[in-house]
Amino acid sequence: MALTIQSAQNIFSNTQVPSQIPATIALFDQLSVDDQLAYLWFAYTEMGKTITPAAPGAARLQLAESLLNQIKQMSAEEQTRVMRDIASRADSPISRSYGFFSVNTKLAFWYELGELMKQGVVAPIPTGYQMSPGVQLVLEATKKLDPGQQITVLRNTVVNMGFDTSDLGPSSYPKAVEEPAFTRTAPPVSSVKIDGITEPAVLGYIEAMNADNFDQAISLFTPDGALQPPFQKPIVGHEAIAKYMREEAQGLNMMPQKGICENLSDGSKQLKITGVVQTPWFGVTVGMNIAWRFLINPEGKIFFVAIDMLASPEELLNLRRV
Ligand code: EQ3
Repeated sequence: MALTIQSAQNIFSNTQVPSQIPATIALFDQLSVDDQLAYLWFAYTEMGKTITPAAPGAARLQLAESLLNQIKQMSAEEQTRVMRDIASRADSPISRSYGFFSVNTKLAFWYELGELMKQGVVAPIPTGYQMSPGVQLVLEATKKLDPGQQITVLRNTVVNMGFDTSDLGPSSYPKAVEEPAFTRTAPPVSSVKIDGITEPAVLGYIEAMNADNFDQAISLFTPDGALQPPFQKPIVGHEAIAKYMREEAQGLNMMPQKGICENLSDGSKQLKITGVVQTPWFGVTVGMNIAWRFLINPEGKIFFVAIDMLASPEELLNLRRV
């Protein structure tokens, strides 16, 4: 039977126990725009007491520079309006430019705005702002998450902001820019060992990803293979996966711990591996508990890999299949 992405998505389906991350984002989505901005400010400053992101490099900030300079020159009211426009995905010139930014440039843009807000150069949350019960509710929900889940909520809310540029024709795309590299926070692990796993494609995948060698990682996929990031649809084909990896997978430290491998009747194999991933934004201070679910074809190539955020650390040990 031919492998299909739809059936591959269902391997080890018990991995996807309801996560508090989409639930928290759903609460956030119900807030008014001003409350959303205030929530992000309080969540970010609260989180900053224990963990702070690394400052984005100069090359990354350069990509957001023109927008940041425009904002610095504005009055406090205009600055607040721009932030509202971006958060509400309005169709304004700045919100459009933001919409074209890559994930990491969006994060760098807000990182810098946060710094400028602290310095008083950009309008802060108005003094006397009264936190609404809605904001309090989302903050309470956020406090219950582990740090890896908290930074995922922050990241995903920021990524969803800005005008949705996906429907605009290619003629409106800005010139493609090269994605600046992240400095690695730890030396890449060269020889990968995963308890219970000897599958060369999986070990090779982790090794290549830990060295930012995306061409090598992609060569392990079938041409119609797919990668499904957490809470997203599968990204299909070498070109699309390569673009995604260059934009979002640089500098990650992947530390798989253990896994299981099952042979299927058609000669393919399904594997589930659990472990920890660190993002260059927070380095070794935050670990995200994740699972990789691989479907390997009879020729030893990756047909599908899904990356799931685990709902709790206990899920690291849950390697059973239902
Ligand atoms: C200024 C302030 C505070 C207030 C204002 O009102 C509004 C905003 C938005 C503000 C600023 C907020 C800021 C600066 C937030 C910054 C958040 C950051 C830097 C979050 C970073 C999070 C990074 C994460 C969660 C990375 C996760 C990566 C994973 C799970 C990677 C998984 C992968 C694996 C393992 C693979 O095998 C394949 C690739 C893939 C990438 C999927």
